[in-house]
Amino acid sequence: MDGELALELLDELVEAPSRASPRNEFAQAVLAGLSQHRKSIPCRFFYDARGSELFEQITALPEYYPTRVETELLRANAAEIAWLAGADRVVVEFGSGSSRKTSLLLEALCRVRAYVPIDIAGECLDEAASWLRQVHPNLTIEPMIADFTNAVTLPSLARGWNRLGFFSGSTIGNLDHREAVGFLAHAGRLLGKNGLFLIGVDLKKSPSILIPAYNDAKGVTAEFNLNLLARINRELGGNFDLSRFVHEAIWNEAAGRMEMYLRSLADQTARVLGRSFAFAAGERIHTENSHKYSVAEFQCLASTAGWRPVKAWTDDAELFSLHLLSV
Ligand code: AVJ
Repeated sequence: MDGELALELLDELVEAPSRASPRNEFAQAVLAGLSQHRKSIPCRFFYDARGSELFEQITALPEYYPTRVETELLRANAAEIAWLAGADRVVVEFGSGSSRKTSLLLEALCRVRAYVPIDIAGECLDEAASWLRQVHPNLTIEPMIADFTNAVTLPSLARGWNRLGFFSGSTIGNLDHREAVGFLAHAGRLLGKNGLFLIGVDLKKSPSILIPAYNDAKGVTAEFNLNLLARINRELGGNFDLSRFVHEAIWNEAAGRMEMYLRSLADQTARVLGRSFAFAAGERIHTENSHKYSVAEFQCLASTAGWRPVKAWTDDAELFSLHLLSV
């Protein structure tokens, strides 16, 4: 981004800090996150066009099992899920996940009344919807642009039918426990009477499997993490030197989660929107938490939010779980 655009954005921030243009939201989060004693940037900002492309590459890596195993679990258990869900459901997807996983579910269910993908990114929604339209030409698709953590009402065509929520990829792991309970309770209200929720959740397992999944040999995850700094340089007139930060992925046993950081290799200063941020050698920016749950732990969390476990499926190696919950 050129200097003029950065200044314009700076004006926007000073004049109307609450205005929520996407770029403005990113700017506010970065400025706030880098001003803290412990620096952090929320992981939802990974997914610009380049970040989404890199995440797609991650899902194909040999070390990154979640996408592969979840897809297998869906394929293997789709018929039973469909039987438990019954016919005539409206399917509500939180965050437009990979269309291929959604397609497996939609194929198996009987007489899907409508498919409502909810996502903040309009482009992702359009892309997912147009692919699904080709594969399921008779399906009613009603995309909703909203923040799925606080979307309030569903489109009118979703009313009057029982609903099935779908939240794949263990994205729920990005929330801490309190936020996850809040989200599950909110989803319960949205899915309503007779509502069901199908959620993919990554299982606790040996760090010898977890760490390579978040620090792959080809360095794709490192590039995905560093893209956050590249994005700041592109969109917020930043001048981060990407060669002086390194990707780090650790297993936090006490918190039960993978954590990702960008570690500064030197004492250095970076400018963002005209402000300077100092980094000591070794200092880190926290960029992601990815919580892992045993089947029992997740069922306990879901119960706290008012859900009842119907059934949980895992693969033979116990890498990943699929939970079906009822309100
Ligand atoms: C898509 C958020 C579930 O936490 O495993 C992949 C993102 N981060 N590699 C995850 C991610 C590093 C992923 N989620």
